[in-house]
Parts: sequence; C-alpha cells; structure tokens
Amino acid sequence: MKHLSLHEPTQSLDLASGKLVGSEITESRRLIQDLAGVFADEVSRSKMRQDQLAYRVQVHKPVPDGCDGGLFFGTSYIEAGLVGSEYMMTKGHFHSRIDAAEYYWGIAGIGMLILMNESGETWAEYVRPGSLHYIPGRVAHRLANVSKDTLVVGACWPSDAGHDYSTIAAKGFTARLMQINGTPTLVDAAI
Ligand code: PAN
Ligand code: ZN
Repeated sequence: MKHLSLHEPTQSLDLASGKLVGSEITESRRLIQDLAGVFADEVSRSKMRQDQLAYRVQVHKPVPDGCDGGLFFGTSYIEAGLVGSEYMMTKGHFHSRIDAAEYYWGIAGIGMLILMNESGETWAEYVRPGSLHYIPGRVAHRLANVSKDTLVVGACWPSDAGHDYSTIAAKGFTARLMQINGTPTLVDAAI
C-alpha cells in the first residue's frame, strides 16, 4: 500500500562531485585500449598505457533501455590529458532515435562540448561548472577535457534515445579539438 506512506529516495546525487549513489545505478568505463581509431594520432594512442582510464559514466536507469517515455540520468567523468595534441575525449555519438535531444551541464573541471549536425558542420561550446547545454536531436555530441582536472558533466536523456556509435566510427567528426600553442583549437579533420 503506497497510499499516505512517506519514503526516503532510493538514489542520491552529490551536487558538488556529480556522484550518483543508490539503486539502479550502473557504471561503465572506457580505457585507452577501447578508443582505437578515435584520436587523430593513433600511434600516440597505441603507445600509451592501454589500461589507462579515459572516462567513466555513471547512469541511473529507472526503466529498461529503449523504454518509451522514460528518462536516464548520468554523470560523465573524463580524465585530463592529451593523446598526441588532441584533448582526452569521449567517443561521441548521434542518438539512434535521431530526433532525441539531451541536456548536459558542467559540474567540475573545464571542457568543451563538441557538436556536429548531419550536414557535417562542427562547432564547440565551453563546459564549466554551472554551464547548461541543450543538445538538439540530429546533433552528434562528444566531450573533451581541456583542463588539468577531471571534467565532470551531468546529463539527462530519453530512455529510448539509444546510442549510434557506428556513424561516428565510420566518418568521425569533421573537426578535432587540438591543443595548439597551449590553446584549445577546432581544426578541420580533413586537413
Ligand atoms: C552521455 C555519454 C557519455 C559518454 O551520457 O554517453 O558522456 O560518451 P559516449 O557515449 O560518446 O562514449 C550521453 O550523451 N548520453 O546520451
Ligand atoms: Zn547522448
């Protein structure tokens, strides 16, 4: 009987660190060995310690993957560092249900949200603690860490959005975020 009963929530979010604790929370990790072909400088990536953590993602999934009408809530932690001259970053994806949008917000560290539309136009916006980012449907998205600390970013997206990694794996983003003279610079990937 739920009528008139009072409950403690079964999950918590630490607002300062982004850490999710409680039931229905999963964590996945991407190591350097999982990111073959993601960075421009594959030779540099292959010479790195392959079991080095690149990023991890905590997700609260109160409903199954693909569920119509539900929401997922996650925290991404992207390690600091460079692969060659390119900032550490996530694989990036379109959503499988291509119209599905997503919110990101900055929690800690400084990064860039790299966005690409279906026409192949790529741009990026700074992610800082408190910044809020609406990612429309039909826009691929990836996070890069441009600071010396772990980049922590919150996210909320529809449970039926899904992740299409194959389009990015095949074609990549049309621009890459490189450190040039110490500054984050978007560079045309074709050059
Ligand atoms: C995020 C991403 C997370 C990891 O939760 O999944 O930052 O990036 P990749 O999935 O590209 O490896 C999100 O955008 N969910 O939809
Ligand atoms: Zn997404």
